[in-house]
Amino acid sequence: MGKYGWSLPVAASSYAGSIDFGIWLIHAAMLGIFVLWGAFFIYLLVKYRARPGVQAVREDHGPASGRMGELKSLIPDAFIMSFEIALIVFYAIPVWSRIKMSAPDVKDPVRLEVVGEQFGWSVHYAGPDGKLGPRRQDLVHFSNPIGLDRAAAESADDVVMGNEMRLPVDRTALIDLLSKDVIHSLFIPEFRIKQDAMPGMKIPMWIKPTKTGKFEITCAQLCGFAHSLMRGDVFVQTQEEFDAWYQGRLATMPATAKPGSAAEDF
Ligand SMILES: [Cu+2]
Repeated sequence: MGKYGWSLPVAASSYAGSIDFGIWLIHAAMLGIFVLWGAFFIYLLVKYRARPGVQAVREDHGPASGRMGELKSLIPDAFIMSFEIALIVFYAIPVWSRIKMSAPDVKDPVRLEVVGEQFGWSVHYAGPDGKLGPRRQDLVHFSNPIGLDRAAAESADDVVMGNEMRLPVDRTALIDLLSKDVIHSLFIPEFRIKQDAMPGMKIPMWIKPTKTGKFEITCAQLCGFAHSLMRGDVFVQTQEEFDAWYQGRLATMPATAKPGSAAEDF
């Protein structure tokens, strides 16, 4: 059965409910169509079964009634097609654009940057100043995988974690998603978010976690031999827990960045 069970994973973000409603609606509609169609099919099988003394008759309609018959047979198709078009126009597009086209305009968002690479995620927190410190490719090093320039003023309160994301509950997090090498995809099932990370692009995304707990980050884009190991944890905590964690981590951050030798361009 696995950790996610038979049904959908726990819904832990503000938009998870909208995504789930769409999934349930489509499944319910498909089930309804399957049952109705199956029942109709069985009815026809029984009604027109082969019996002694009964023979198939092909009725030859005139041209006009033939065309009417053909049109009538399209009624179920038209019904299903209108349902699907309505689903796309009135449900899927509005929900998708609410999630993907812009972030909610909140006063005090948590700002972070997630950088994918073969094979892990670096999570870079802007800290209370809300400003992400600059990254420099000549500073990329095993001890500084994103090349954060610790000398810059904006970096003073920045925290960088490997494969660990912490978010305060009920607060909007604005995330820039990047990749250092190939295409990855940040997938957090409980948040119902899956977003490709493209090398050379900064992709904005947002999450408002609504449940505390520990969830899984996986890479949803086959990105190399250790793709399946490209995992991390998300901890959704209360604001107090988050602040305590942040202060603790901040104390362990190096004051300066040593120059590295890697020359990844991102
Ligand atoms: Cu990956």
